[in-house]
Amino acid sequence: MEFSGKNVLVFGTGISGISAAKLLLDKGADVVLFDGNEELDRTRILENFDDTDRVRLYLGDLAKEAAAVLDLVILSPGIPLDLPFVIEFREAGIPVWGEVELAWQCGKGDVLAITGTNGKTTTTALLGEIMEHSFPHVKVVGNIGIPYTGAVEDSTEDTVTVAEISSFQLETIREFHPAISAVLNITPDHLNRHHTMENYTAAKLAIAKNQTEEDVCVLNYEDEIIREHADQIRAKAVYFSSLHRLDEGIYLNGNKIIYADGTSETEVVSTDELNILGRHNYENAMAASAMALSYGVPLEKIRETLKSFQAVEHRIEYVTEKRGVRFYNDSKGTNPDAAIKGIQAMDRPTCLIGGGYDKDSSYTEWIRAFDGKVKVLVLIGQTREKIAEEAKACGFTEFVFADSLQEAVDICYKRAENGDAVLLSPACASWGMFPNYEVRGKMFKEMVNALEE
Ligand code: UMA
Repeated sequence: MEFSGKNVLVFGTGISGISAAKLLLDKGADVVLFDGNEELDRTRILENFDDTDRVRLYLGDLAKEAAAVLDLVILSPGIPLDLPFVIEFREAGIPVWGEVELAWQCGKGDVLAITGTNGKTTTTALLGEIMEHSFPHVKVVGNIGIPYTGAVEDSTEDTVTVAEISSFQLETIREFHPAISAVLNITPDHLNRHHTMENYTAAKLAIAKNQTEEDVCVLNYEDEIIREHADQIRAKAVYFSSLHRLDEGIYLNGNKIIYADGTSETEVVSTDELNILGRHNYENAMAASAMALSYGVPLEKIRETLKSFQAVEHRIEYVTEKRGVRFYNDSKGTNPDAAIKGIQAMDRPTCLIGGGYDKDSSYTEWIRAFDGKVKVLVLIGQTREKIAEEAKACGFTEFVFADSLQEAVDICYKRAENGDAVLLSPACASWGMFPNYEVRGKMFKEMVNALEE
């Protein structure tokens, strides 16, 4: 699409909206920037732009005359598609794209895209490092916290873009077409936004909807939902498995990650040589390796990066030890399935901090995964009563409520003894108490570092 002279509405003034608006201005469009939060600071938003002549900013309400002359609407990932406002644009025949589609339309080079309920940030970061060691122009973008639209202006045919793409972002793609995609796993999450598991699954699988037989889609052999829907995918499927030997693909055999090409087998790496822990992380390593191999990266380069790669911030991240108590920040445990991985990785009695924003999740599986390790569960946020009810129903009564993260940290530090762990792994999004999980994790680390020995 030619953007010059077009009137484009950008919905949302978070990092995606600002980045999309900047790209559109550079392409010559006039931007109507809108955010539903009327309390935002206009001056701070407009400070993002060198020239505000072609930006009209609306907070709270969008003026009718601004909405009447639009050629295109770009949604930030957090905007639900069933907002009456969004439905009206669609009914009026105005194209509604997400920020990812805008980036795809303006970018050049190949895209390697990763989705899945859990593990996408680690896999994206790891694949990004592998690519950076193998190609001169690599961008790592998307849900990982770097808006994709911010990375397309200087892209060339030689650019390799590694993109973490969430289900929110996949709902609004049209032509987005990765050369290699990956679906790591699909377990219930974000059901308040997608309403049903069918919708959520469809959003995840949309990552491959524009792929052809020439492309590759890396899939988790052990994920039932993925296996059930694999026949919808036109791209060549390359599987990874942490439980089964595969004739073709990448699989875990004891402590070895093995690549099988149909005729021979090669060891990629031993899990003892990795700095990331747990079966879920071996799956992430296998997915990144399968994507890199499918893109032609030599095995030796992949092996070197796998050995040097360090865990991602906020994902079962070791913070410090105080009075013999080890502190772990798993703020990225934003849903029960991710938080299960967090508690499973603990090998000692644990004081656990959970709770936050309600995404209509069930916490029962998470509570069952405590496995006798949780000394106390300190609950914060909107979901604290709901989690407490489910804990009682599971026969777990060692929970207390705290009114702030600071209070939760203090309670855990009081209860923890030499040799114990304190783990922030909330099983919930941070919204309502924090702007995002990164801020929640950073604040946790600051509070922990400030504790007196
Ligand atoms: N807003 C409205 N109306 C609404 C909802 C939001 O006006 O109905 C406005 C808010 O007032 C706010 C703005 O939209 O000013 C926020 O937009 P956004 O929620 O899309 O957030 P961004 O800052 O643009 O960040 C987004 C992703 N956020 C979400 O998907 C919620 C970030 O993922 C992502 O890193 C970033 O784009 C860059 O691609 C975060 C996330 O939590 C980490 N993702 C979810 C997850 O990982 O589970 C999907």
